Amino acid sequence: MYTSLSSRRLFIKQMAKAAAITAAAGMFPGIIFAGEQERAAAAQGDLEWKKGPCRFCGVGCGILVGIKDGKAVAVKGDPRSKVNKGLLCVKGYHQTMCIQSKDRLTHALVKKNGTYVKTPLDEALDLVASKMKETIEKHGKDSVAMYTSGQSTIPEGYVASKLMKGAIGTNNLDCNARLCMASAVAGFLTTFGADEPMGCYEDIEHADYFITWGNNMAEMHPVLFSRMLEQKQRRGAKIVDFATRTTRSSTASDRSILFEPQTDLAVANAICYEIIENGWMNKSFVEKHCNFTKGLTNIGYGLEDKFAFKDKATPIDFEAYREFLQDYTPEKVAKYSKVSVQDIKYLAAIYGDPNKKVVSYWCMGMNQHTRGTWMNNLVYNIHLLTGKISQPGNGPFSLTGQPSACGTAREVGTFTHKLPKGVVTNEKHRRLAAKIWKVPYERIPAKPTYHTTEMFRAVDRGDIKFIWTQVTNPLVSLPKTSRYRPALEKESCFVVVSDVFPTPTSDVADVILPASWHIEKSGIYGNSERRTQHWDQMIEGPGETTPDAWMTIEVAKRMGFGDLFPYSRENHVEEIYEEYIQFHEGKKHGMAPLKALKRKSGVIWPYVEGKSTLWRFNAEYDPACDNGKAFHFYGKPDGKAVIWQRPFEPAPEKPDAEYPFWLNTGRVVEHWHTGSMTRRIPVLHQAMPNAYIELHPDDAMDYGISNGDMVKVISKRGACTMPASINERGLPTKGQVFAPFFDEELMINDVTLDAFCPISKEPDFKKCAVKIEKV
Ligand SMILES: Nc1nc2c(c(=O)[nH]1)N[C@H]1C(S)=C(S)[C@@H](COP(=O)(O)OP(=O)(O)OC[C@H]3O[C@@H](n4cnc5c(=O)[nH]c(N)nc54)[C@H](O)[C@@H]3O)O[C@H]1N2
Ligand SMILES: Nc1nc2c(c(=O)[nH]1)N[C@H]1C(S)=C(S)[C@@H](COP(=O)(O)OP(=O)(O)OC[C@H]3O[C@@H](n4cnc5c(=O)[nH]c(N)nc54)[C@H](O)[C@@H]3O)O[C@H]1N2
Ligand code: SF4
Ligand SMILES: [Mo]
Repeated sequence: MYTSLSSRRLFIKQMAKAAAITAAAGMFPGIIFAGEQERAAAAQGDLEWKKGPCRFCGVGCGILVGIKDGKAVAVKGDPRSKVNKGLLCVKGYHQTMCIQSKDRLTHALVKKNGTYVKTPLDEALDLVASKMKETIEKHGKDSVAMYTSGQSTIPEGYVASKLMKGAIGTNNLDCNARLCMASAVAGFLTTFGADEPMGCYEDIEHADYFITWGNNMAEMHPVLFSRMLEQKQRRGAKIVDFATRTTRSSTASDRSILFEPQTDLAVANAICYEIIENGWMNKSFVEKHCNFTKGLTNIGYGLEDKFAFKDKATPIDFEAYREFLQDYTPEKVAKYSKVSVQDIKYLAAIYGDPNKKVVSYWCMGMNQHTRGTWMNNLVYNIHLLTGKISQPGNGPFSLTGQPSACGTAREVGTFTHKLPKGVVTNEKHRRLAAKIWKVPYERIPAKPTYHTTEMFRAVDRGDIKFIWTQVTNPLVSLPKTSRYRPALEKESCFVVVSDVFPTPTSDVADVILPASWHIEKSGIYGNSERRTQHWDQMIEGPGETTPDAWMTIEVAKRMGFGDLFPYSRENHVEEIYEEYIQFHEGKKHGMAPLKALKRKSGVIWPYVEGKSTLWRFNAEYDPACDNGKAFHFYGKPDGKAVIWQRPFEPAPEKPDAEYPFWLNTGRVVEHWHTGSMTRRIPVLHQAMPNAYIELHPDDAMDYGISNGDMVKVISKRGACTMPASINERGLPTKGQVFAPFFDEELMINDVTLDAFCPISKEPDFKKCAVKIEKV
């Protein structure tokens, strides 16, 4: 078993050598037709094909897994799936190829005198439960925490929430979606009072323009991007890429417009200025369906521990809003955004043209932003001012990253402030949860405790003394791991890590629990377009691997909460789901019964009287609209959406004389996040074996750096030395460097900053200041 960093490194290097050379790197945008693998598999004889959603991204493609002799031997796209219609990307296609990896965690490991000892699972779960109980008894409920994932299934998230909030009575539950979707959630709630996109993927077939606001769909949402490319070819639909770095998405677009990091705030306001001053505003829509509001300004960056902030909404009138926008004329904004006046006007004219249907897409560029909630509000402003919303082909569409960030993190609500319906601060919501969970209402605390960054700060301070992570690898993915790695290594905190492979996070664990992989358990995910997808267990996992939900239930029982977790091992997924959907009954969020999920390749909520609701808030499609008007934003008490006055404010750290570069971080098509899974898939690892630092050719020349030279990237927090990449995958603007974070050996998160949006508490992984040295 490979459980130390050095043996893991060796293993990964050996894999690179052994890997077959494939075309993965050259496949743009990463799409493969199913035929190839199917033919290869067919040569092996008859396969049994079982349906499910893809393990990886929030697009939520339908897959069919070919099973032979109890093993998964092939994957193809499900032609019945409305999401991907038979297509998959490189990760989807190769997804089962890591599960038999030699270093798979097959048994529980307990650290004894500094070494990991293989331990029967029952015994390891006894230890976890007794440690958790003992810590609560000694130090109080808020000294224990769980940190979970947007890759947890709906039942997994649900039992974690029930254990922490309902059984123990602490709000110390947060998840990695805080690093990802929190600003999107806060944006939806502040503007519409209801989370998740109003539209769906079918918008792609209707839109004339796709405007991407700092995301790289060709690599991160490849199958959706291929659907856009198809519309470009068929109907001449246009893609405009508005971003801080030239990516594969930019080169495949009709127009690429680059901006200075953080100034998207100003450009969005300039677009609104143009819409109003040119008379392109949809006056009747705005009058009927919108309010104008302003929030607080100079709201800070969360850099200090225990940072607290509460926004205050003040109603304003249209004239005040118009007056505010005078600071954002294209001429003024062009000066600091580095977007030309002409390009700002071009963007505004697309949105302003009543005869053009426009969908805006975004993901981490707008969410991982110290003004991420504001940025989400601002793009909604554009769609509200023009009335281009909640109609086929017209709408703002916040893309999710993880396969169940929507289904689990957001809908089940595995955040400190959330409950499966609503928030802990609302008495009605607490009462409903207490009723369904059958616990005393007083047990659910009314105040949120720690969001992710603050949770790991609390570990560092010694306030949290027990933490259990599931389906996430925080010691690679947190910002400023240079602080949080030593924090988790401290003796003061007992660390439990549930994973399928050893990772840098499991390296610091006291107990490592062996989880079942995706298709070794049954599960339910919810994708970006509100689609809920179920799958049945397809194969047996090795050794004592066990579904995460079941391990949580076993610990709950051992802590004395057995009566609250009356589920059976065999059917716990179904039983939990049936209990969970009681939270969402009604026309606004009704979830499909299991029967429907089993029959179909996914169903979109609100699922009302046997039908998916494709466009919410539009009376033509959404049965929950009941104000007698064409649109009804029923998430808000008065049924109106909010147009927010949100200014430009600078990033907390900007390039200066000592640290002259912006550091931007992100992903590549071949790898999933921290690489723990995709680096164990030979073809993907071979195609992209290590991380790198991307430079603009002029900056490289100034520093005498050539492709492949080792470059040390240094911030005030830490450093990372990695090979230079010039004119390869992407092209940063002059004065900016970029690194992907999939490589645990080249830890760019030792360099990043843990500043966050004060409203959503989502960190900004896209901006901090660094210097570089050739080594
Ligand atoms: N292959 C692959 N696909 C994935 C994933 C993966 O790990 N691998 N992960 C999934 C997940 S969880 C996520 S969250 C998504 C992420 O999907 P994306 O958001 O598309 O990807 P990133 O690489 O994180 O972010 C890249 C973008 O950040 C933008 N950016 C940088 N600074 C700014 C700024 O100040 N403002 C704005 N507006 N934009 C800026 C850049 O222009 C760049 O295009 O991908 C999902 N899909
Ligand atoms: N620098 C930088 N850092 C970032 C970002 C960035 O853009 N830049 N993006 C952030 C974003 S958007 C995200 S979503 C996060 C993602 O960050 P993480 O969630 O930490 O990354 P993953 O690699 O997805 O971690 C999932 C872990 O779960 C394990 N696993 C897989 N299946 C199972 C299972 O069924 N059960 C269990 N128990 N474990 C399983 C995998 O082996 C892996 O170790 O990273 C964030 N960090
Ligand atoms: S686009 Fe996303 S969901 Fe579809 S196959 Fe690729 S990783 Fe899986
Ligand atoms: Mo994410």
